[in-house]
Amino acid sequence: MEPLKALLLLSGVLGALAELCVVPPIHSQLVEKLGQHLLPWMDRISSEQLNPSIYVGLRLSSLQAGTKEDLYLHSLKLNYQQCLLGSASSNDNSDCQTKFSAGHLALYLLALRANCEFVQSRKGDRLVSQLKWFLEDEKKAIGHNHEGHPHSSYYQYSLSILALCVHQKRVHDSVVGKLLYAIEHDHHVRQGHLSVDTEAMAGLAFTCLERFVFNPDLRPRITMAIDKVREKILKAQTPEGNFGNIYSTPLALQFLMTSPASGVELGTACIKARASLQASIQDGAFQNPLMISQLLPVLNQKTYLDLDFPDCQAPRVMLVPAVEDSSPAHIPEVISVTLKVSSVLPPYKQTISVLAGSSLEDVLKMAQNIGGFTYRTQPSLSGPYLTSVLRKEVGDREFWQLLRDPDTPLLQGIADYKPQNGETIELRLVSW
Ligand code: B12
Repeated sequence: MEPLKALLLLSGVLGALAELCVVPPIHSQLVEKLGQHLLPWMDRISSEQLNPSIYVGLRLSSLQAGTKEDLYLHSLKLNYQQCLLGSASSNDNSDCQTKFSAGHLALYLLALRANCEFVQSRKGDRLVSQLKWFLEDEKKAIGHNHEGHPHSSYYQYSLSILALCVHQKRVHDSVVGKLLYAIEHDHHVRQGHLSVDTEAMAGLAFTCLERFVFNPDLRPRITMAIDKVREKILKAQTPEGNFGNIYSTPLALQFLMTSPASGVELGTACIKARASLQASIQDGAFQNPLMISQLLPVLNQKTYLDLDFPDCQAPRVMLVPAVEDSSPAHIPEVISVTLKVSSVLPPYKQTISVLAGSSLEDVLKMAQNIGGFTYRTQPSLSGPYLTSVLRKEVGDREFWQLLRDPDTPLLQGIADYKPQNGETIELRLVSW
């Protein structure tokens, strides 16, 4: 090749790269530390604590957990298949439905693909049928005129489409149509805020559908929806570099990384987001296993879309458990946290003393022990989810929001958030 031609070609390639969303690697020790956080969670194999997202995140990362990882997949299979088999004999899958939501089944399907397995056999078919049935049901809940809402969320709706798509299972056009409409008309926006996580998950589902082109007639609409999602996510970038907040940035990056070259703006936005992620990882913001599982693929330049044809032979570094910190314990300091609930009558306000470093859940437990306060939680893949406060249960499309007084919603759940001395935490019943 002539030197000038080669130079032009090279500058063209570099130019295109600058327009792509590339997340340059971060220090491998930081990545390993994140992976180490997952190891203790992989010992929890009771059906309530199993988390298929952890398996998916690890398989798409640069790390591996050896036999622990194999055992974990085995436990996932036992639990999910037992559930399906149980329902086959009793001809009633209500047990299964309370144990695993459609979103869990979708994540389980992703976990199988992460191990390069396609759903096969009668049990596999039941799983696929169940997910398709769930989407049909959600479609009905949204309604002909798109006036309703899915029973779960557009996040789980998108996740289910994505899972079926990476297994190359066709999703009915009318099901895809509901998600397209929601994205085109911002129907999943909650409390006036764009949920970047939901946009990103929908964007990933659309990108998968676009790749497999199940129905060429839908293609132009899908392509436009992908562009719209990208535009909205880029607009949601904060001055620090996060898309939405720090915890929606991993999924947002997964989606943006699947985008074809679309301008210098995209490339620089991703570099900025990566810088923010690195700083937050260093600050210890990523402790929650679900959040780590959504982040690890990004740090390995992978996305959930790589599950369409995953590389199961890719070399990965073996994780070793972290060494326990043996530095002498500090004298425990006592802090005061005020707990406030205005959504009940009479309103509740109480200052609680706990040890420094306690979680919000510890504060709630202490308040309950003292008396005059009660709460209940439900396990979820993100940890304990607050469902009831002072005997007030959440209604349809309501949730107990966690806020730092006066009005700042917390970015972490009750098990992860550690209040500071003198802080006031409000629990507020709101609609979403
Ligand atoms: C949908 C959603 C909601 C819905 C859930 C209701 C519903 N019917 O779907 C609503 C709007 C109510 C909600 C509330 C909250 N959410 Co939310 N939510 C999500 C979202 C977009 C999808 C969750 C999902 O369906 N996962 C898939 C299914 C298969 O998994 P699952 O475990 O069965 O899902 C359940 C739990 O995720 C639970 N849930 C939802 N949010 C949260 C947050 C926490 C901390 C916990 C423990 C559970 C939980 O609701 C889901 C449905 O039952 C995620 C995004 C993400 N990246 O994961 C954020 C996300 C998990 N939520 C988040 C947060 C911070 C919250 C709140 C704490 C906000 C607040 N300040 O009050 C509250 C929870 C408070 C409480 N009562 O404990 C963060 C968590 C970050 C972290 N560090 O872990 C995320 C990642 C969003 C973000 N980028 O900030 N959420």
